[in-house]
Amino acid sequence: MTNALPEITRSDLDPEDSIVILTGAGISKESGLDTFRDADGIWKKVRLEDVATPEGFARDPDGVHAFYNARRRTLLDTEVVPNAAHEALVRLEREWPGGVLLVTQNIDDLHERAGSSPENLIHMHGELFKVRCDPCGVIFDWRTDLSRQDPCPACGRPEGLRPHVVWFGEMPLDMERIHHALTRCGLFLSIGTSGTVYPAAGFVQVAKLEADAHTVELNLEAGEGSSLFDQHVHDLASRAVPAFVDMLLAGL
Ligand code: BJW
Repeated sequence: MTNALPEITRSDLDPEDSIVILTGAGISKESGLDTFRDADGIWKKVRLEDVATPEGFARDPDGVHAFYNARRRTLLDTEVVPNAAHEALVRLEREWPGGVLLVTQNIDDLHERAGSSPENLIHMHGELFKVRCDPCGVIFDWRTDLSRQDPCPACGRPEGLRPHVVWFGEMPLDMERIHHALTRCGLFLSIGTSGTVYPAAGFVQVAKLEADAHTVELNLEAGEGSSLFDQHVHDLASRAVPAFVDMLLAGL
């Protein structure tokens, strides 16, 4: 089913059921940020092995810093702002009685800027506006360019700072809390993600098999694991998400 008017097909979704939402790069596309795997995506311009693996960083730290510095500057561009999809999720979080956990694979801060509350938001792949010192483990807010020469503000060691993001082969963040929420939710929404990167791509199965949740894919097109979802809305996030949220809240 594509472009269908969104409606919850399962009749037993209770307002007290919790909702887990997974977002990916597609939700930020209409805010001016590139996705990874679309025709004009980031992985068409750079090799992920070079910029999104610990091995790539060890080989060429300056090149990896340049890649994340450029993305940090883009995110600071005044034209990059949250869109109607980010805003609709704020409404859902504020008004849904059963509670909402928002898990984003995105390292941008558009959910925060739209108004999502930090206590219900997990950046499972890290944050662009944070850096981490590998030797001492301290995490810092960081909005400017980062270079190899920058000493750690905590331990003073040079060459130890890196973007606080999760590269291939590294463990995503807050997995225990995410798993706990997935195994108890009544509704799982996957928004703007191609479903190619694990463990996020497996969340739909956890929600279905362990919580018997209703699962919905809201994406421009069918993602990798599309057949695993109960319901599909294939449209722009800025249209699909507000419409879906309106429908959920109208049923209260
Ligand atoms: C729109 C739209 C609009 C466009 N409206 N929609 C073999 C089999 C299975 C797994 C593995 C394997 N070999 C290795 C692995 C594990 C590996 C993995 O999954 N690899 C796959 C590639 C196969 N995963 C890992 O290594 C992860 N760690 C891990 O597994 O640890 C072990 C572990 C074990 C057990 C439990 C837990 C952990 C780490 C993955 C780290 C990913 N990091 C990146 C970079 C982060 C920093 C950065 O941003 O630079 O994260 S890669 C990149 O992909 C980024 C994204 O978060 C992630 C997902 O991408 P996303 O968001 O889905 O974007 P796209 O572009 O793929 O899709 C966008 C979608 O939007 C498209 O479908 C469009 O159609 C749609 N769209 N415009 C709505 N306007």
